[in-house]
Amino acid sequence: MSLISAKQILDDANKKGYAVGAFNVNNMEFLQAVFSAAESEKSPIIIAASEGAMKYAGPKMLYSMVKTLSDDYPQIPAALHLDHGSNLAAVMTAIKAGFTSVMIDASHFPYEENLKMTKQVVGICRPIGVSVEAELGRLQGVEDNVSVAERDAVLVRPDEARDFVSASGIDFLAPAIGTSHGAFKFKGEAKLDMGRLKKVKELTGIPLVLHGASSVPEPASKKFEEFGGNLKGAKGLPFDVLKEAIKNGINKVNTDTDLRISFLAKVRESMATDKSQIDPRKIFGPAKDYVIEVIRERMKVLGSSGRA
Ligand code: PGH
Ligand code: CA
Ligand code: ZN
Repeated sequence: MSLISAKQILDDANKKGYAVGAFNVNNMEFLQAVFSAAESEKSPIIIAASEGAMKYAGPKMLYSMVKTLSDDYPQIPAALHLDHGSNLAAVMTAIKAGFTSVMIDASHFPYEENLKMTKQVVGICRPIGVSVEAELGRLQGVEDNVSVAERDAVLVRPDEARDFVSASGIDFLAPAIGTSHGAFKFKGEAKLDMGRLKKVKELTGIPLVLHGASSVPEPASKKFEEFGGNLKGAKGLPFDVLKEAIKNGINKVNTDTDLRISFLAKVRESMATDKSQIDPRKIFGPAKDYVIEVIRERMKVLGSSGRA
């Protein structure tokens, strides 16, 4: 199948109440893992590439690999999405390379500035069928001792979300509801502001995105530490909380950290147990297979299995 926009994938998820994984990739092995998992699970996929990924692999290289794989797996609906695009130049670079979806992340600017930049991106993308994601609020751990006023400054405000969506014309929105990027998301109990999420869904009705959604699965992080790594204090989003977020309106689940940890956990294991191995394929191959298992498990939790 040729690449489609993320909107096409997420509209179905929104209608039927499930979520699709947006998996961050930087290289061939991760891409192969995402497509292979999608094939096994019969799941649609969103391939997410950040500005860092474009810098590391090259935007054209990323596009070519994704295009080749989507030709190899014609039955899998797939989109190539720019993750956290910080300005118009990054958006243009992605579009020119062939990306079918972009995020413009101006959420750290004041509301009006965020809206202005987002509208500009929608103006460029809408006519060419590229879908647009924007963000409201900032990703940050929600601490128990944070006051209501401070939480409001960090998390999405539902009334703003309603106005922002209708004024900007975006296709899907990332509302900050208490997650953060990386392996250390929560000091205590993993808690998201579900009430806020529900309200945003009620007021906007469009597909919603959860950033910082990795679960830091225990088998992978245990393996990582067993073979010399240090992930002390790591805590992700438990599957039950993730499922509740999906029930309350999340349709796109951004996942980077889980792939990183599982790949490198297996690399650590292989290198420790086969010390004279000099063939990288013997190290990366099993790591890729391990990432496939982690992605498949996630697709089941998200409810995207069987939707392709
Ligand atoms: C993410 C990924 N990418 O945009 O939001 O978050 O660090 O939880 O994988 P994680
Ligand atoms: Ca942001
Ligand atoms: Zn993110």
